[in-house]
Amino acid sequence: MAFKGLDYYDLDELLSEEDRMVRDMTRDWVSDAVMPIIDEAYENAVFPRHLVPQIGELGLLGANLPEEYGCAGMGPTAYGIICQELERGDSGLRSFVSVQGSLVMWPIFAYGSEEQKRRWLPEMAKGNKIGCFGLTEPDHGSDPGGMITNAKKDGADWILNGAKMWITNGTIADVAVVWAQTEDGIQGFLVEAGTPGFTAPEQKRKYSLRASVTSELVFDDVRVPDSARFPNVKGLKGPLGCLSQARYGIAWGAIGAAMACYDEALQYTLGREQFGKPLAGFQLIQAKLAEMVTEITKAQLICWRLAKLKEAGKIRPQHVSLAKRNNVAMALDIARVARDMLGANGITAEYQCMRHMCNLESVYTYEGTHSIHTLILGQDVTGIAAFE
Ligand code: TGC
Ligand code: FAD
Repeated sequence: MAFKGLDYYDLDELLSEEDRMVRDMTRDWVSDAVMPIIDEAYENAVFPRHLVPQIGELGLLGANLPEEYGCAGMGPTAYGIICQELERGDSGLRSFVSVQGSLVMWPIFAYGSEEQKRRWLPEMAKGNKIGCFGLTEPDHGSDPGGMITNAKKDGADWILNGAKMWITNGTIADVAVVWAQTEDGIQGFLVEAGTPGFTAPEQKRKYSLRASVTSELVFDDVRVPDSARFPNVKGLKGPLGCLSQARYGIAWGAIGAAMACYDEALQYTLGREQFGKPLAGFQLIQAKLAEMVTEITKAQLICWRLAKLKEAGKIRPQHVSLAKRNNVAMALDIARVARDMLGANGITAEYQCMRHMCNLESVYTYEGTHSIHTLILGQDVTGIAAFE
């Protein structure tokens, strides 16, 4: 049966014609190109790389960046809806698009030189070049400000040393955005694959995001020219600014995963009979479905309003934290409950909810853990930082 999505409050009415078209196009593509292959890709722990040119062709990479750099020039709502629809397929696919668009193309656009923009953005929009974003280190995850990776000036060049960990797309990336300590504070560098001293071994044996590549990045006296440095940002606000873009997409994306699980639980319980009637006819099952509908609708309203704040230039990072924190936790809860509602079938690759559930464990942790977003909100409302 074709996936319909959940729109209990007729939010469709609030979308523009263009947003609806983007939604339908992405939804249809996910149904046709992703759903038939994703369970096998997940089981085999393979990123379905053959989809990348198609994603580029659809205009989904850096979709909210300007047309003058070969991007689709879409608004915040359309960008969010793209993330939602992709994550209905798999969080790994949405991760690929988030990293490429929000964590690599966006900083090139916002912090890069004109030369960096012209060189990378059009090729990345087409999917001809892939990027990754190296912030997290083995000993510095939630506190990236403590990073050890450093860049030292050597004549006209920079020499990078250190290591990053848990980097989405790392092994398959043509270029890495790397954040490093310098004499002048934290700065960002574009390090190309194949640069001597730079390696990106894949991290294997994951139980989550199996259809996504996760890697270490190792820098052993890696020499890059000054033209590889972002000229327009210094300090931790550089990488954190990128995270605000990506977290926005994740807040939307989580709704997609939740809708997939809700839809699966609804169809399954309507079709399966126990004690002489469909499971969906029992009050306890209906309570779970009612809870799912309510929570998804609340998450949709949060994202809709967040998009309006972004459009109006009134969005604050803390607004994004609230949405990422709420929506990912909501999706994870729904995936777990859906898994239960499918009984034993719920643990198999014949169904989606366990795959979504395992993926969402990563989404709960990356881009700021649930607890870190709790602390960001706590600081915002009290004025007191409780990180340390
Ligand atoms: P703090 O003193 O609060 O801030 C330093 C400067 O940054 C500014 N700032 C932000 N700017 C833009 N967006 C944000 N979200 C920002 N948050 C803070 C801030 O105003 C300040 O600016 P200025 O001008 O005063 O210098 O920094 P802190 O060291 O106290 O850290 C605060 C904390 C803990 C909230 C921050 O470090 C944090 O968010 N930690 C979580 C780390 C994280 O999220 N890592 C994600 C890595 S990337 C990833 O996971 C990709 S997954 C990809 C995928 O597959 O989809
Ligand atoms: P830690 O920071 O060690 O946290 C461990 C636990 O302690 C968490 O529960 C956390 O909430 C809690 N904690 C930490 N500090 C506090 C505190 N002050 N108060 C209370 N509790 C606290 N990073 C990138 O840079 N680029 C990527 O592309 C990328 N992709 C990823 C892909 C995957 C699949 C995963 C799993 C991670 C990825 N990450 C990436 C890394 C991710 O951002 C980090 O894992 C995350 O920021 C948390 O850091 P950590 O794992 O070191 O956990």
